[in-house]
Amino acid sequence: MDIYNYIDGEFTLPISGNMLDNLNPATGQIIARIPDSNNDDVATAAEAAKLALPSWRGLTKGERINWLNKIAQALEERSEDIAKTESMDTGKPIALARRVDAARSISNFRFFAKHAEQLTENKFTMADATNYVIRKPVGVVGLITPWNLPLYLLSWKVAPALVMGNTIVAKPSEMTPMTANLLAKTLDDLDFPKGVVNIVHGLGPSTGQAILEHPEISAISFTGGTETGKIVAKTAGPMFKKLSLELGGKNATIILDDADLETAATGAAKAAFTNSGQVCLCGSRVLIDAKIYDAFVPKFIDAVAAMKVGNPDDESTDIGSVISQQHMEKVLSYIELAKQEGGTIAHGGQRIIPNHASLQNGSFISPTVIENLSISSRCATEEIFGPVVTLHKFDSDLAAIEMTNSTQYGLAGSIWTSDTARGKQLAKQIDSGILWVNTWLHRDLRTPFGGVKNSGVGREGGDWSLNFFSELSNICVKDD
Ligand code: TXE
Repeated sequence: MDIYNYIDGEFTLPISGNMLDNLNPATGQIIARIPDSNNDDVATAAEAAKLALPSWRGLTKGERINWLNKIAQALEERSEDIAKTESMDTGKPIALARRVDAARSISNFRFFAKHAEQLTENKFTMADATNYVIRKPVGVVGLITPWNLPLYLLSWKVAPALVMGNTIVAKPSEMTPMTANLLAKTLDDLDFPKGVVNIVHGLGPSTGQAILEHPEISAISFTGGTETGKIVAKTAGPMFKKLSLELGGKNATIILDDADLETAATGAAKAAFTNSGQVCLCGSRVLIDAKIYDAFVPKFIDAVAAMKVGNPDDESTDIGSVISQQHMEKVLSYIELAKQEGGTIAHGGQRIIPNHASLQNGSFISPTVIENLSISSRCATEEIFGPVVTLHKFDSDLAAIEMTNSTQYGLAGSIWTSDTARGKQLAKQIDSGILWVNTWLHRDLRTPFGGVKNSGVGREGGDWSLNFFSELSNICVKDD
């Protein structure tokens, strides 16, 4: 099927007419073609967004909230289609696409509809004057999203941007364009106001870069790799665009000596291998108190070994294909590097070709557990973003904190202990944006989401999203 840009309420081919192939990573088959858009397509989309801005921002907040709820309802009616499409486009198991991608895409719209309701304007009174803090939309905003959680992350940005009165130029990853197209079709079916949401497909350095550079686009919300995040900052920074950068991670899962080993092993395996380790929040390093290392590791490996790698269409599959052959090669090269760096493969370590005729060209990798690597090795400090985890011993809580904070990233992490006060105390000393104690990926959407160091700049979620997608003005009125 051909996927088109969605600009000014119309599905259009790119001005150049050039199209790109989109593959199903599990089969290696071409499943769609998408526009290879360029500056002209982005300029057309930005113009449409600019023209649509006065009427969209002119709606009341209540009217925009109604639209978000209508979109959520319409997405919910096609949630199975979203799940199946996302699974086909990313290679992830259908059960995961239902439980995480489709469900969260719907709840993102519902959440921000509800959260915006409680938004109040601030007022500060002085002896002889009153200050009224008012919110205005930023204007036309650029949303650039990655391939690991395509509609989940696009909707996470579209919903708050819309409810705060902005209009949008969005570019999904060229690797996973299909559910963004479902969103466009949903908006079209709802007769959503034309030009408010514009989706332009294409490659990062051409289409994405054009969004970064367009003078009418006043804010960029970006989720993706750290290296690309640097390009975003370098391009948009000097143009004084508002920036929200959600980048990579190298998160630690810390197993304290008083942890319940079964619970921690299951939790650490889930944190390491959900979505084949292709979530920025995944726990790719497991730090284990030396006193319980020998008791914990066999339980962890049992939990990993129980994970079924195979056909994403199979309800019982836990681990599907990674996003592409190229990414599979990158992940496998890190496994080879680990051996050169002195690591030993405790489980997995190889490509898997499921015995299913259609999956022979897929990019499946067994969940891989590597021991005996230094905490400062490349495999333990660089983001691999695949089903690979390294195990490390520590001999004190202080050492665990130092090892955790020793990478260039600072996004997330989890701590497993039977003493939650101890866990919380440890969490406070970790330089990351998000810490879980005795759980992982347990999300309250009102909380701030984002990281420090090479994991990004800014926070999204709850009020932080609403603040990012609005400009504040203070009006000070002298008393009569
Ligand atoms: O990110 P990219 P990808 C990390 C992870 C992964 C790496 C690459 O390490 O291996 O990033 O993943 C667009 N100007 N994470 O390829 O390349 C691109 O088209 C403007 C962590 O997804 O950064 C896509 O739409 N845009 C992350 C988006 O940026 C550009 C989740 C992300 O692409 C561009 C995913 C440019 N010059 C990957 N170049 C997380 N934190 O969740 C690319 N793009």
